[in-house]
Amino acid sequence: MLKPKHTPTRELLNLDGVWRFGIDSRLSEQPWTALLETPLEAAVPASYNDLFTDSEIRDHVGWVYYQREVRVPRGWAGERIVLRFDAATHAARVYVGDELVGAHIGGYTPFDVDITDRVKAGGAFRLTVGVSGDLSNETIPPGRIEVGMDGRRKQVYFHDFYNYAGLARSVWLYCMPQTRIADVTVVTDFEGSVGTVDYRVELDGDAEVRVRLADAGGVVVAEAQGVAGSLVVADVTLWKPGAAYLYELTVEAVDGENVIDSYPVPVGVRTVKVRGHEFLINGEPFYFTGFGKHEDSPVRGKGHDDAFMVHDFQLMDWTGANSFRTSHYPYAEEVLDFADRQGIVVIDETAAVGLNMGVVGGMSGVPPFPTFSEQYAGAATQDAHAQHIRELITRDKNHPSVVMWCIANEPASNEDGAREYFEPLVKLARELDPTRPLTYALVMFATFQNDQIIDLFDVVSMNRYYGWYIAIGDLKTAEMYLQGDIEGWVERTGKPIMMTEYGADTQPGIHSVWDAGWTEEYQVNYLAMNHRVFDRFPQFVGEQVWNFADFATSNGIHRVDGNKKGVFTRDRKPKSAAFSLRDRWRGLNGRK
Ligand code: BDP
Repeated sequence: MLKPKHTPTRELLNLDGVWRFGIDSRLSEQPWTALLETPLEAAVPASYNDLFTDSEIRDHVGWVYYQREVRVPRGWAGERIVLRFDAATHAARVYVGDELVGAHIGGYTPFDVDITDRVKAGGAFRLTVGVSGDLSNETIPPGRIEVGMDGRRKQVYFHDFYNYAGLARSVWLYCMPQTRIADVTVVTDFEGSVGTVDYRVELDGDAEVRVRLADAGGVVVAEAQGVAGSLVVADVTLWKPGAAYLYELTVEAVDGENVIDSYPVPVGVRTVKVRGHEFLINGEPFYFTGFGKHEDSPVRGKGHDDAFMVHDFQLMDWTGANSFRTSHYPYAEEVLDFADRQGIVVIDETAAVGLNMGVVGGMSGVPPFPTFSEQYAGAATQDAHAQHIRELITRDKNHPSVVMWCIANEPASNEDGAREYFEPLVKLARELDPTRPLTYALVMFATFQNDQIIDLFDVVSMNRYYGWYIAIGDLKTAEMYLQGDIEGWVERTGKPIMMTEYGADTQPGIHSVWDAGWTEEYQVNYLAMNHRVFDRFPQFVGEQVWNFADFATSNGIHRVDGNKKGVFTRDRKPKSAAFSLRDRWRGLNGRK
């Protein structure tokens, strides 16, 4: 499923804007059969939750409806006409006029609905989209709907960020030729100064295929014919962290000299490998510096915003970050395109967060019932997870910035059933992409003694909070715990190890001369303690602080207006820790 693009053979109409909006409990039975009877309008793209002042909308359980009129450009006669939703969180039903034309489950991956037979070039239609933010034990991420004493339904979930819902990414109408390029896969390599770009094209319909690779200046450096092949690039310029370089592969479906379809794919020539305890990019050891992030901003919730994206990347660069993890779900494709161009390295994570009943047991980590059971993460959850992995890898496989897949955040990898649950998913991910290492982010309760799945993966990614959830205010004890923990993983695995989460909640403006939680100084000292320990291990390949910025969560006694572990505030102002990280990371990256 290729991202919609304007090409010589494809056209694109952006449907973002302000749409009519209503929640099911206030609309008629079948709201898509007429104009929505609602005074409300919602911005697209944006999560709908924080747009309104009404808590019934904010915490709505069930379907909401978005509606607008769409006019099909009159030049599109004879073309294949498709609606594209970059994301609908977490499930969608799409109606053209009175008719259901498509549906999708999964809140962070795109889907297309072919409406060629239902619309006419030059004509208009009423587009209604039902979106549900509900989570159950059959969705990724999972959740549970509970009914309160007053009969109200309430969404409960086991991940630490607000369950934003709605049309948080762009909506498009686009047209493509009837015979078209359906998919393109590129895999790159190099030997000395010679690069190779292996390509494979899937066609829908019959045509010949030809491809040409141009350098950043537009000069064609290699050409080939056929649905698959290998292009050789002499004097290759590699894509490197901090020094992005993109070629462009133009794929054409042709009939003789007639170009039927044309689609461009940016290509960064680079390799990724794990060797012993090293993480290699282009054969050179790479050390990740950066953050676990969220798609989160005031008012928009998880709505994609180019301005926030550009600014976040600037701030990452300012701190000396060379990477981030798309915690805890796939981000908008625009973000990965931008990372490709900016030379920022990405660990691409699925939305499988909260597969852990241990967190319900609090710090004891004792689950009230087994996580991997029909009661919670059973066969249906695993199917949804597999489908999600398929959609993620299909979408993101060609991004040079993506160097590793993280297939779950903090699953109960210490519990029985974890192996049976994860083994087929790992197999699937490796079939879909044999080129990138795999990881999962390890929860505190999953120790080097009790974890049951690490041997299936390539990199040990630890989420650890010594000095926060354990031994707060006592960094000496925290340091000993952390040291022992990492030593255990080194001995058990011999694999590269990185910290994918470490952080301390910090309220800007609170200060202390002592190690007092929530102060800006404590965040600085907490990070410094962690870094002291990391630096003792040659097996350590990176550090990603939790979190880049403060973010919204559900209500909880351990959250004050959201999670405050940001190095930046939610409106992207630096806390003291931002300056100390800048000192360290710019030093590590030789940019002092
Ligand atoms: C980790 C989770 C992350 C949380 C973080 C925290 O992976 O989503 O926000 O803890 O508690 O367990 O701040």
